[in-house]
Amino acid sequence: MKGMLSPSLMCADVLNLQSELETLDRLDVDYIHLDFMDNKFVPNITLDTSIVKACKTVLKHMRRDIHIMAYEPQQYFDRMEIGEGDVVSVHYEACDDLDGVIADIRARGASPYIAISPDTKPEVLCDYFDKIDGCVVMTVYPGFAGRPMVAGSFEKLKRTRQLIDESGRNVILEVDGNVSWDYCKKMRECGADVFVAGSSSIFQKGLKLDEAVARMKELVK
Ligand code: S6P
Ligand code: MG
Repeated sequence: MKGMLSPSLMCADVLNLQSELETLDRLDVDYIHLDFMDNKFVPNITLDTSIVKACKTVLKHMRRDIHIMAYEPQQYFDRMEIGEGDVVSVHYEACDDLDGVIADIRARGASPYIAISPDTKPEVLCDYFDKIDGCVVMTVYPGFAGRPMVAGSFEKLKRTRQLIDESGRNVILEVDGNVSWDYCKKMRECGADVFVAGSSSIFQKGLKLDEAVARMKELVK
């Protein structure tokens, strides 16, 4: 599978979200990463459900890659208008009834992914590989952009890839957190398919978005 980008909207110019979205959409980027937080599971709030929903009206090519860092994520699905074509990641650590949440995402025509925080072992995913389309390995503690990569993250990515391959399932491996210019190539070598690009790469100050996206695509292809 080719390497794909999922630029993180919370790292874009928040006063010009529509034009940032339109630019990325024109650049043949596969996903737009939309971080939703509840200020409980993680101590922060970024994009709210109305922004996640409004993106639908702008996107022509990119799929929404909605990363829900919240307890009881199902309560937000209607307000986000989750449906066909969406990727929806919920946290293993935040769901009491993960099977029910996955089934709900599937019933809406979207692709269920499970995200795991740095302290969660990838082996927990094995029971779900036949129910999900992808998983997100967080390589920073979730809640904020610009955080340093947690030690051991490359090995964790490699191990997750190995577990997916051993399962024989076609599960996408997404990496989120400090996917920098320096680290992204190695993350690709560790088996990641989708790269959340944020403040440590394409949204660095002074870079032109089209040039930054082209450079990143080349590094993870
Ligand atoms: C963090 C969030 C991420 C960030 C991304 C930012 O809680 O889930 O998706 O937006 O990590 O990128 P960077 O390069 O600043 O780490
Ligand atoms: Mg995220």
